[in-house]
Amino acid sequence: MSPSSCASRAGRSSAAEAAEQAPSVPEIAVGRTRLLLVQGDITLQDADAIVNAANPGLLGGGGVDGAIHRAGGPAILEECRAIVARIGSCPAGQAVVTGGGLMRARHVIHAVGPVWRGGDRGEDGLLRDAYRSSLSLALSVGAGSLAFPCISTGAYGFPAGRAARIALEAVREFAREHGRPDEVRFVTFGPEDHRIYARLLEAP
Ligand code: AR6
Repeated sequence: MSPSSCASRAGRSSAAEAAEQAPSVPEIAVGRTRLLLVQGDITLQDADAIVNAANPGLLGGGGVDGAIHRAGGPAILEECRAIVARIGSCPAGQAVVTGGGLMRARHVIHAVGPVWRGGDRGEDGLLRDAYRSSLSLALSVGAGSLAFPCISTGAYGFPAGRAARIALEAVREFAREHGRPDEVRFVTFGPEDHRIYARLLEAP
């Protein structure tokens, strides 16, 4: 392949990447915090911190957890191992923080959401706690911008619409209370999650 065809390929792919990562609804302000909706891969986000949907063992897994460890490289797993040696495990509703390894984000906040067991086992409260714990950790490491995936809605089976309402309410409440962080992005992977968040964010 000639150098020029390489360059034009790189140009097309970064344009496609930029389009994929572009916010698709106007940003919403809650006090001093901007809320944005982005469809794409959270590992590519240019935010101070990204949130991982982790499990209590903290040593990686599938879904967004697998993607973050692949993109961030082995330094993240090393830090996770040190945390596990210190605290054992991280229960649902709580979160821990590591560096971002090779990704643009400086921090990864590993939040553990609840496994869906029908809805009457405290799942709503634990999901809300996972968002609030992540936001508190973001403030404690000085992250001004934070990107969330749809915690618990993949392997953990939490219904997507119910999870999105809890996520938005938890973030809005935290932003009203603290006036920070400056920016929160909801990063949806699939089109259905995107439609759900767009509807909720556009609602008056
Ligand atoms: N960027 C953004 N979102 C993603 C990405 C990505 N690269 N990949 C997947 N998603 P899941 P959970 C979305 O299963 O339900 C792991 O094995 C996905 O479409 O990653 O909290 C952990 O180790 C879905 O909307 O997390 C745990 O064992 C959302 O991320 C368990 O899964 C969450 O799906 C946690 O399950």
